[in-house]
Amino acid sequence: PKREALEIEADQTPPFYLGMATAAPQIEGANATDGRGPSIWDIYEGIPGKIENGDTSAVADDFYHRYLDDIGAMRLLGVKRFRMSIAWPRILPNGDGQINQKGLDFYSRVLEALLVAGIEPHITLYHWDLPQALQDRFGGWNSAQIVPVFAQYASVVFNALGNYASHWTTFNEPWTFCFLGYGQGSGAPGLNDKAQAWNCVYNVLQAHAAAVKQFRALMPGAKISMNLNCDWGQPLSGSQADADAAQRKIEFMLGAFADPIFFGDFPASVKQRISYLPQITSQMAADLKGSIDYFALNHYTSTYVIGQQGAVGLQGPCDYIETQVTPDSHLIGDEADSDWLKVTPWGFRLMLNWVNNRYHPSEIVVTENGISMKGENDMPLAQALEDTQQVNFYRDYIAAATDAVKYDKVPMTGYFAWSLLDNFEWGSGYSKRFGVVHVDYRTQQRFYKASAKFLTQLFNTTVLDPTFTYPSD
Ligand code: GBH
Repeated sequence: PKREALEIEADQTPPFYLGMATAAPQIEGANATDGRGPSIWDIYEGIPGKIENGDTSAVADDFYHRYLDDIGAMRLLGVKRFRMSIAWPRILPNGDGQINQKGLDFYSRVLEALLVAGIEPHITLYHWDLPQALQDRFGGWNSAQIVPVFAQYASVVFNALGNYASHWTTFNEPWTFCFLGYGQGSGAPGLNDKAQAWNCVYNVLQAHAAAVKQFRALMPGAKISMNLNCDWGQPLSGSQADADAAQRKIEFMLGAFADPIFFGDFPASVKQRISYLPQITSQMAADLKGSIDYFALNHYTSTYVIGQQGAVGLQGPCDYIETQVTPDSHLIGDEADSDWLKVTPWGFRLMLNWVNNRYHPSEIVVTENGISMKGENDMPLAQALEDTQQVNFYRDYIAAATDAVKYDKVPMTGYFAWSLLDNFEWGSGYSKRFGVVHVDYRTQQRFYKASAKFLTQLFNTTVLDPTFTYPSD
């Protein structure tokens, strides 16, 4: 049955806004240009076998040199907001100490150009590119020494660039860089130590609180948050054990960060199971509570969860396991090109409701959502540009979110698609293409995919037709 088109009301208060998300290390390239220092990813990329095809981020989309063209293209695409990150090693090549003015100048130019194009920037301070010097000096996020150093970096950026944006975040997906980078070794700095990963969580929380203190003093009126990622956890069966396990999975992944920020402590489920969990002091709790102005959620997919005594996961002992396939071989959703991503728009609506019911945030902004289309990287260009799966992904996910707003009264006030351009997809190198704009990495030419045109229609009208089919007839 046809549903009526759902409107995202442009005049709701606070306004609903739509945009595109990116991150410095995935698009900029120019890793040794104008005084940028090495990041932990630059070094990690050099370890044989870590990145698919031996790809590196050295050139990426060459956004460092092509930002004017890309901002011009966004203007034509009707993009209203642009989420970007600042590369710490451009600003402070050694992590602290000497400021590199050329790095600040680059971001001033980018931000000026965005404002001239009528696009409002949302700025993330840290999207995983720690200056290598800090990893070498004291072990990076494993050490409490990172806290004042991050606060210093934050204040340099707030002082120099604070006037350009009213929406900020301190960290992108600390779950990912702590547990994959320090706990599992599938991201920089490539360490395999669960205790270090939980130290990372703890130090990130403290660094966030320290940066927010500066932010509040320097930029009253602007808003700050932390981008937290979570997959929806669906109990595999109707059993109480699986229901509890699914709840626990979300508490481990999202609650590990959001609970301290909203309630001043780690979830009980985590405290009971992780023996090496650092303790949140009452001072730290006081600093954390109220330290975000809106909830910034990155969401892509869902997983089934099964309760299992003694199970150890990415985060340590957790008594649950995750799978995206049922015992009788049904996938939780259609496959994408990235093996962790299955298309589950229903999980998005449930995830938004979970966040709303647990934390009652004043606003939820979805700061990343997107897909790499199955098989896209192996397709001839003309076929890759007809990215029907990506169009359908955006249609169905945005419809699910719109339902959450309209019927469940979830206060979602913004949505960013990941991503503007195909880009350096971390361990997958350039083999996974999340962009709505295709990038030819030999020539740096850009080509619009059907999904770019689909989102343009949405950006310009703020009306989503949930029955839209592509190719249209
Ligand atoms: C985001 O991570 C990132 O913020 C962004 O930079 C990235 O490009 C984008 O999504 C697309 O991936 O391989 O089984 O260990 C999304 C969350 C968490 C998804 C880690 C991939 C790895 C799963 N990511 N996960 S696995």
